[in-house]
Amino acid sequence: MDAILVTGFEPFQGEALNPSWEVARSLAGETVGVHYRVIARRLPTVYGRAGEELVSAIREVKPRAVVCLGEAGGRTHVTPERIAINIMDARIPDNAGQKPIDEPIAPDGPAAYFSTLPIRAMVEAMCGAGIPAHISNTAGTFVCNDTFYRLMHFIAEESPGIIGGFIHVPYMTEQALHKQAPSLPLTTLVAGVRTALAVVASALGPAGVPKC
Ligand code: PCA
Repeated sequence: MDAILVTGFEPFQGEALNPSWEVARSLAGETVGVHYRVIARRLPTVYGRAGEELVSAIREVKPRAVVCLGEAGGRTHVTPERIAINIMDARIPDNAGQKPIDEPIAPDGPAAYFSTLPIRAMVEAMCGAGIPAHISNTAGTFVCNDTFYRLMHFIAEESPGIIGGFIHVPYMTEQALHKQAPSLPLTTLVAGVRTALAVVASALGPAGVPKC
């Protein structure tokens, strides 16, 4: 069975959990839309290294689609990202203590890449299933944007047959009990991403058959 690679990040900024990984590991092994199996991987919250580990996972798993997940504390909705930009600009250090300011990710790369996931249809399906979702027009300038850009750069340069993109999720309620911040229950985040993956699977068509 062909694979959809779904990644989440390790916790950062003193958190014990990262909802993106909790969602990815909840979905690991599930079958999406008859033809695709979810393979989940956890990435370090470290500039550059997350992208490198992601590329190794893509080479190993050979997925038809890659959906990276990340935490966006303070957001209220599940938010497929539209665009990755060629900049690293950190407000806080990453998990390796790096704090790049105004540095390009790929000095010779394009300014930005659009997601190649069907983000509008993903949002419509999630909203139709009662899950708060909207398109986001910025993935920020921290490790999530960095990883999203490196994913799209790799796809553009070396693996044009796969589609990829990024979804930010809010805090999960289990994590936000003692925060003054919006959150959604983990079960809702999982249901939202599962719904989005079904749309990705239907955009891909049957396994092994390129959609025309
Ligand atoms: N969120 C961070 C990095 C890791 C994560 O889950 C971000 O939005 O950049």
